[in-house]
Amino acid sequence: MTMKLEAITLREVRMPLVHFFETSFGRVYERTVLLATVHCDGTDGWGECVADAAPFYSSEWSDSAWITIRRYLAPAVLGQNLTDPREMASLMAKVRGHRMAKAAIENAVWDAEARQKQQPLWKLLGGTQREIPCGVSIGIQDSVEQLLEKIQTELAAGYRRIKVKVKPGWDLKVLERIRSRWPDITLSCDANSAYRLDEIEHLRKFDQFNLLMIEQPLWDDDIYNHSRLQQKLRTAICLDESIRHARDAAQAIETGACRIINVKVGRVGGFTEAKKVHDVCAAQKIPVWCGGMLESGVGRAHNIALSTLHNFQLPGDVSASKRYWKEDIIEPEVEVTPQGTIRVSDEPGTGYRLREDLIEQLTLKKETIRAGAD
Ligand code: OSB
Ligand code: MG
Repeated sequence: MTMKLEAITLREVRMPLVHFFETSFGRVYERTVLLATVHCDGTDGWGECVADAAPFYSSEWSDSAWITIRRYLAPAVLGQNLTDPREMASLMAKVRGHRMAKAAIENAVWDAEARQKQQPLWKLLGGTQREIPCGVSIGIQDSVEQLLEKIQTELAAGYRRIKVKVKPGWDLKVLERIRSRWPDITLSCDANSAYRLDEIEHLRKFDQFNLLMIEQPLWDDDIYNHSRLQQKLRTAICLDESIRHARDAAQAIETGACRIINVKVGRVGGFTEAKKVHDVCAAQKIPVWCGGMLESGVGRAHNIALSTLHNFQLPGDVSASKRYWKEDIIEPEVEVTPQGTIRVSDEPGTGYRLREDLIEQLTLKKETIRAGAD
């Protein structure tokens, strides 16, 4: 295969969430989604930049991704003849960081390749699992009662793992209430870096709740202190924010900083690096699962394809479109079976079509960047 990357179209799309989402760093009511379309020899491919509107989860944000793509990433890749989407990462390597911006472009090229070859994206990525187990991530609510009600709804829908967001002041009491109502469900929590190492005694109290894992308790940019914490906890630590690439994964495993890793394709810079993280973990027998960033259907479809790789052994934060959107921008929407799984399509590409008319309606800003132009 060879594909010439002729142009990239960027779109900023705004999508209201059906329910607000609150983490230790704040509450959001809507999602600003940056979509990238790559135009390659008559075939389009779509990617989503998972950065949020503000630089709170990570230092990247929608506007930084837009300008980074326009000024640096697009000029590095436009006009290039690609034989494999894996070449994208090296073309963009001179730009440091900005992994979510890079992932949007690289993943769009994978998407284009799958369409051009008329093959399912999951097969192209090397996936093997045809049905993927799903969990949900439930944000901080106004009251514990509201949270319990939400958990009840998700369990009834069949989801196989409940993850709740925690922060100081919304943690032990909340977990206690959940466990007293559901002693046996698969339960985990995610702190998004809300704790400090001197809170070890407090964090040890999480051990009584038989959690599948505690996700990212400490600083986003710190692996070493997680290894110190993991030594003192029975509960498995799962790293999210701290894992930027396969080397981080290798270091975290070697230092005992975690026993589980959350793979987010945007956080690590695209499918190629996500596969490497997956492979490093598989070789060390560390299970991974696919994280979520409140994606629109474009990113959601890509998360599904990634989740088919064999070491995605735990339920991911990949759930039905309707939990997020009144109307998703793909069709069919992502649906979850009563058994809490997503069945992966055998159709070429992602198996989901874009609702381009709806996307156009939701678009606030649009720009096409072509080879040779500035
Ligand atoms: O830490 O996993 C996280 C959402 C936004 C930013 C960070 C995170 C999350 C989630 C939601 O937990 C996962 C989802 O439902 O997409
Ligand atoms: Mg997380």
